[in-house]
Amino acid sequence: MKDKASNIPDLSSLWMPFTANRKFKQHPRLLASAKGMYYTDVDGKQILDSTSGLWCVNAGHGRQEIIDAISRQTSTLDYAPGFQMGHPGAFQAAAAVAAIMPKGLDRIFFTNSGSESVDTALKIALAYHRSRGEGQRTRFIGRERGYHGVGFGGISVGGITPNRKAYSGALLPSVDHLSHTHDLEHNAFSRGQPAWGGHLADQLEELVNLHDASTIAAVIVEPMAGSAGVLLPPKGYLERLRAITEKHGILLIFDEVITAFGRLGAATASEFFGVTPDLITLAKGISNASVPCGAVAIRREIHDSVIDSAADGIELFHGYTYSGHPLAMAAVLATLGIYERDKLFARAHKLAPRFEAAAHALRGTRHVVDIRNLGLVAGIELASRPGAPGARTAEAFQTCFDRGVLLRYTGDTIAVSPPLIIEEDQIDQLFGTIKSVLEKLD
Ligand code: PXG
Repeated sequence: MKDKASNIPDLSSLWMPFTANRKFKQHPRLLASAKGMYYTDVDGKQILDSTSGLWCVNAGHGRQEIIDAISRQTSTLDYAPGFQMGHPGAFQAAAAVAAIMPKGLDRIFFTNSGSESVDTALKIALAYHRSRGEGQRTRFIGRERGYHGVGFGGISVGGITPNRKAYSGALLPSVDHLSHTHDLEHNAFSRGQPAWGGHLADQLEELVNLHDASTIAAVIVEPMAGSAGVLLPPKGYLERLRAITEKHGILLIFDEVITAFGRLGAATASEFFGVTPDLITLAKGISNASVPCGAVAIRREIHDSVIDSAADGIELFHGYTYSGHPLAMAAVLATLGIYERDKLFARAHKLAPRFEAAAHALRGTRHVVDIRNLGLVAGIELASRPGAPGARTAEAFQTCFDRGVLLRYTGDTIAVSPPLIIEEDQIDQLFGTIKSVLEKLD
């Protein structure tokens, strides 16, 4: 093994995102390369990627077809303006994304990230209502514990307190929130969707009563909340949200930044749950994270209303320098090609019962108070260490990393969401490592 210190550059200039900077810089974890299911760190240690990076490398690392597509693209057309100009790849990628969205959502707007997709979807909702003479519909309804990225729109409709606190005086003005659906008393150790809690969607009727439907533009929720600790929709919940929004002419936005592209064993959570929203936000797995990319899939009538009602000229005053970037578009096309050729969504679906069984085998393990799962996602909630919430998961994360397994954690919940190519023995390694680490944790 090489001298450890020599593999680590000066760390001081970089202000790291969502990181305990001081602690990290004392004990850095630096990754050097990745292939398939594994990272290799700067010391040459192999680490099983149980989190698909940050829920994004759904087809596994270092896919040759994606590498080839990106390198071909960069040597042919490195960049093309997307405003009043185009290039074929953007139109092809939009058609390829539209082809796997729920029926009717076949208009695609490209962004570079999930946060941008959320802001884009919120703006399109406003533009749509305005285009129909309902410009007074400006209110958004989000949900407690929702994560919709870090733009001002996203943190306003989001419900993760620390993400809002420092900016609380500058959030969007007209926002309200539904309660979250997490309930250990009724639903602990549910396999898949919990039975209790569908009625929580009826709160939306109360908010509609309070604010009046004529002021509400859209409801935005993650069909399955990932970042807040793998919170599943109770049975019937999403269906009720759909029925209530439809009844009142309110748009329903599903934030599928982590659920789309096979995570639940289908192209989208909308398809998996059989509930079709009006807009879907996408990112992450859309390009297998090889080039930053995001998108919004939009119901055709919404698109048509905005486009057709505008005066001559630009119809929607919104877009990014890198919307439809040629490298991202090449990556999207290659990624969707892999998903289709290797039938990775069906693979995830088939593997899900095995994954569920392995996750729930942790029941009875020290500290474990709940296990939640769906598709290739599992959340393992631990009892808080008295006076130190989140300390156990932080220690479990570090020890598992030292033993060659990468996890995510949020609060007292460990989250795993492996690439859809994971093998059965790797599922055993993943949950086996978690079990042995938890058994020794104080
Ligand atoms: N919406 C949802 C539902 C997300 O999960 C975003 C929007 C924002 O995407 P960008 O690309 O702007 O980061 C996300 C991002 C985690 C974790 O471990 C989750 C995300 C990002 C980083 C870590 O839970 N989700």
